[in-house]
Amino acid sequence: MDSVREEAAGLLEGLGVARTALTSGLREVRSPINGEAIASLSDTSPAAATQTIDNAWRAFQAWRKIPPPHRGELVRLFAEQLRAEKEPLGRLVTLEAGKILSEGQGEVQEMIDICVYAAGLSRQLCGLTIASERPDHRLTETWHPLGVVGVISAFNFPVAVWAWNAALALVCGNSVIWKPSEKTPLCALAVQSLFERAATQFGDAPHGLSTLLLGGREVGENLIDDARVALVSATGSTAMGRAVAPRLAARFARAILELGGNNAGIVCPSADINLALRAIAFGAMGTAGQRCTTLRRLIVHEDVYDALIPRLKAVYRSVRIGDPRECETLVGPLIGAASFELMRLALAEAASSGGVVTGGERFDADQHPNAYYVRPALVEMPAQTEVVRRETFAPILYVMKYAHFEDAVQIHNDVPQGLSSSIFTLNLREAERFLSAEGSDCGIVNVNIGPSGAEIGGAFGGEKETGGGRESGSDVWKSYMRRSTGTVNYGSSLPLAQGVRFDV
Ligand code: UN1
Repeated sequence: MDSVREEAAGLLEGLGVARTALTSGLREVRSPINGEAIASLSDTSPAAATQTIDNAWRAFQAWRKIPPPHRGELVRLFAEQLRAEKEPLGRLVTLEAGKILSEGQGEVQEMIDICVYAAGLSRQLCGLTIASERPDHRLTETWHPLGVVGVISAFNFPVAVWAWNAALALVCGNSVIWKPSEKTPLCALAVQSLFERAATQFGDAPHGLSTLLLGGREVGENLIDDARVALVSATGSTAMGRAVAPRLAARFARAILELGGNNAGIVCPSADINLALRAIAFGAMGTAGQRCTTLRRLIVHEDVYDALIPRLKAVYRSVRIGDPRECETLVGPLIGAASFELMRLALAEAASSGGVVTGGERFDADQHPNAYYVRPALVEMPAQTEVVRRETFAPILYVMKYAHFEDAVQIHNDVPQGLSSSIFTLNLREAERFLSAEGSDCGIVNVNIGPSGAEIGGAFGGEKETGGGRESGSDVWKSYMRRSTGTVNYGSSLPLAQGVRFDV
């Protein structure tokens, strides 16, 4: 295989990151494509982290005074940079995170989409005028910038998830500090460089408006515990969220948590099987099963089980797994050895609780001893056992049977996580019931679409152990602002609310 290191260095250079920056320290960055060390970076020191937060705090104080549409102009310029560099940045995502080419490009498109959205939004940070109960009074609601926003992101969406947060946070008048996954810091360096290009074009963006902290968990902790960071948006495992949430709560900071998912699809008797097959394949095997929104459980009506499962197995056998740089590849590598080990353990546990496993084996280990290419696994389960109720961040699809619609919804909701969900049916009653209050308990509910691949226009996030946070579209921007309720008395008397009398 060609050297990933050399290609990554070339791409980064084109994106404005000097080669010397790639050998600044001892923390190795490895490509999941072949396990090759592609950079060795230094962690941000505690002193430098404090300095970064100081700068971000000062940047916030200047930035909040800039009119929002002008702030939107910076984000628009950044979108132009992303458009111009979509190909190399997307390819860097492929090299560092192992995503197939089309998904790497798609991720940059997701960044562009949210920036365009945020630039438009910058003229629509609208508050309310509310009817006052008192004569000659006006009651208003104004949205103000919040403060320094910390973003902690995961390896699987190394650039888009930051962009969801940063684009909104910036037009809302905040500064941003990003702690990317220690597995994908090069993508972050490239994005930072493009942001700086946009800031230079913009002219008067304050120093420290959007910056990086690099390193592991301890580095991210600077954002969790510093009182000057008003909001932390963290994406990762439920275990991470469990560690982070109480610390943020202890200092009354805001949190947006996007944690584990255990997303299911229900296949009903009337389902369009051809459409469902494609949706299931992308949902379960796309990004090698490493999306928060990956389809992990399939709940199939007994009448269509035999029509669907053999065909699904055939699709599983046919997908091309391998080097994500090759156009025909649909499933790239796992991010690393630990993921493979978790997958192996989950499959063993599933088998020991009655599951029948197809696939799941590692291959090409001789050729790539330090990379983890696996055949996605399909596991027919007799019931929703403990292993099925857990999120294993790997391409495992557990398949279960149901007889009655109510049972399918019950199985669907009977997991600790609540991110995304889907139903395949042409029956209006089933579709609407799944979308209703007594249907799916997830933040995202899809009909005749798999659970992954959401657009930026909707709010993204989920309930229960997924953490309750929302990112991206709809009215999510309000999370990055503080609401101020103002009452103006333009009369000459002082009527008190609720008819209270206090005559002095
Ligand atoms: C994630 O896996 O953290 O809906 C984000 C999707 C993508 C985002 C996934 N738009 O699958």
